[in-house]
Amino acid sequence: MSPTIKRVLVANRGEIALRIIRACHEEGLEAVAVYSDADRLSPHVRAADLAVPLGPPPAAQSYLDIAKLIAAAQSAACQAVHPGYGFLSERAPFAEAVAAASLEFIGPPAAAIRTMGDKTEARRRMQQAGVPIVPGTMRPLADHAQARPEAARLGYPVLLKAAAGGGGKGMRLVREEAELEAGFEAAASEALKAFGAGEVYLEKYLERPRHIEIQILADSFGRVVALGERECSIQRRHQKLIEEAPSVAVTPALRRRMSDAATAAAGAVGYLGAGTIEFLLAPSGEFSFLEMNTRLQVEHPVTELVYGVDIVREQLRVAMGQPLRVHAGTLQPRGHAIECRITAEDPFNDFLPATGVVSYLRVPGGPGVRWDGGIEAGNEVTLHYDPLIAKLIVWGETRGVALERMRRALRELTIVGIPSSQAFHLRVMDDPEFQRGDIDVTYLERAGERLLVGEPPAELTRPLAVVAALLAEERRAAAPPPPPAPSAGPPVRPSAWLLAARRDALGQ
Ligand code: MV4
Repeated sequence: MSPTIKRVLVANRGEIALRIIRACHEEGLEAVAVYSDADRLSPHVRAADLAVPLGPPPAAQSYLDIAKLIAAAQSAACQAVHPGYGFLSERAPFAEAVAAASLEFIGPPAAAIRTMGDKTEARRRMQQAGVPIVPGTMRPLADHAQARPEAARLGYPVLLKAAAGGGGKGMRLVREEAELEAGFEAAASEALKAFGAGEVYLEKYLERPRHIEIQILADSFGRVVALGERECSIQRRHQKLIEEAPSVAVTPALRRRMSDAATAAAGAVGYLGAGTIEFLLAPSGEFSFLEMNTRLQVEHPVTELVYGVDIVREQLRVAMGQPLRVHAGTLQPRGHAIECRITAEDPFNDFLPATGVVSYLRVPGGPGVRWDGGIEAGNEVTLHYDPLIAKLIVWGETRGVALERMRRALRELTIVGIPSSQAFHLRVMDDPEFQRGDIDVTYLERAGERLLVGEPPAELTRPLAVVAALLAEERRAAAPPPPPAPSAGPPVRPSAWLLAARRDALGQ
C-alpha cells in the first residue's frame, strides 16, 4: 500500500532545507520548515508553506531533538519527514521514531542505516555480496595484543578505525609495530568519546588513494540504479571542499564495475531511496568499499547536472511508493560538473570558522551556474551549525569549460561581512595539478602551502572595494549636501565606485 503524502516536514536548515522545499513544490507537495531561534530570518523559513519554531539555537535543543521534530510534524499535519543530511539523517532511532508516529521517513529503512553504521558489520555484508573491501579485520579487536598478529598479517602501515565511526574520527595511522599499542589506545578513547563506543578494527593502509563515490537510487519495485561516480578527493580534515563528476580517473569500464559493486551493496541491505557507496581507488586502479552514506549528500548536485536527474524528487517518489523515473539502460554522464563549498572559514587563517552578519551578498549566475545557498544578506552566521554558506556548482561541456566557468562564477561572487573560502577555491582552479586532475586524498595536505601563500587575489578585493565605496556613497547621499565651494567650476565629482575601480586599474 502506497502512503498518501501531501505535506512533508523538512527536518533541517539552510541550503539543504531550501533544496528539499523546492523539490516538494515541483512534486506538488507542501513543505513545512522547522527553525531554531537563530534561523528565524533564514530563507528556508519563508520558502516553506508553513514553519514551526523549535526553540533555542543549540542543535541538541532544536534540529537534533527527535521529540520536538515529531511533534512539529504532527502539529502541522505532515505525512512524511525528510531529514536532509547531517543532524538526524543517519540515526536509526530517528527513522524508527518517525515510523512509530505513523509518518513516512524519506530515507532508507532503519535496519539499513543501522547495518551500514556498524563498520565491521558493513564489511561482512559487503564481502558476502561480492563487493571488494579493503583487507582488514572483520570484527572489532579486544585489545592491542589481539591487534598485533592481525597487523603483522596485513603488513604495515595499518589504519585503526572506529567500528561505530566514519568520517575519520577515531582513526589512527600505525606505521610500525612499536606504535601499535599507543595508536590502539588513542583510537579507542577517541571513538568512545565521539560515538559512545570504543570498539576499533584494523585495515591495511592504502597510500594516496582517490575518494570516489557512487550515487545509487533504489525503489520499492526492486530496482537499484547507479548514477555514476563523484570525485571527492579534495578534502581538508575529512571535510570535502570540492567535488566533481565524472572523475578523470574513471573509465567507462571502471564506472561499470564500480556501479555494479554499488548496486550489489545497496541490494544486500534492502536499500530504498538515495544513497552513496564510498570507495577508495588505489593508484593501481583497484577499488575497495570504504563505507556507505545512507542519506542525501551535500555534493549530490554534481551528479544531478551530469545525469539530468533530480535526486531529491526521486527520493520523494520512492517514499510515495512510485517507481524511479530513471532507467539504467539510458544513463550516461553528459559533460562535467564541479562544486565548490563556500564556507564561512578564513582560508588565510587555517580555515578558522568565521561568524558575523553577511551585510552584502552578490550571487553568481548566468549559463551553467547553480547556486544552492541557504543564507541571504542580513543573516548572521553563528557557531551553532556547520559553516556552509552555499554550494556553487557549474556545468560545462568538458572539464576545461567547467573549470573556466567556475573561475568566472567565483569572480562574480561577492560576500561582505564575513571571510569565506572563495579565494581558496580560485587558487585551486588556478593550480596546475588540479587542472591535470592529478589529485588524491592527500592533495590539500601537500598543496595547502602553495595555494594559501600571500594575500587574497585582487579580482576578489576589487569588488569588495567597490561595494564598500557604494555603501559609503549611499550614506553620503543620505546626509545633507555640502555647501557649494566658492568660485568652483561645475560641481563634477567622480563617484566613489569609479574612483575605487580607477585605483584598482592603476594597481594602487
Ligand atoms: C582509509 C585510507 C587509506 N586506507 N582507509 C578517512 C575518512 C574515512 N572515511 C576513511 N578515510 C580513509 N580511510 C584505508 N584502508 C585513507 C583515508 C583518508 C581519506 C579518505 C577519503 C577522503 C579523504 C581522506 C583523507 C585522509 C585519509
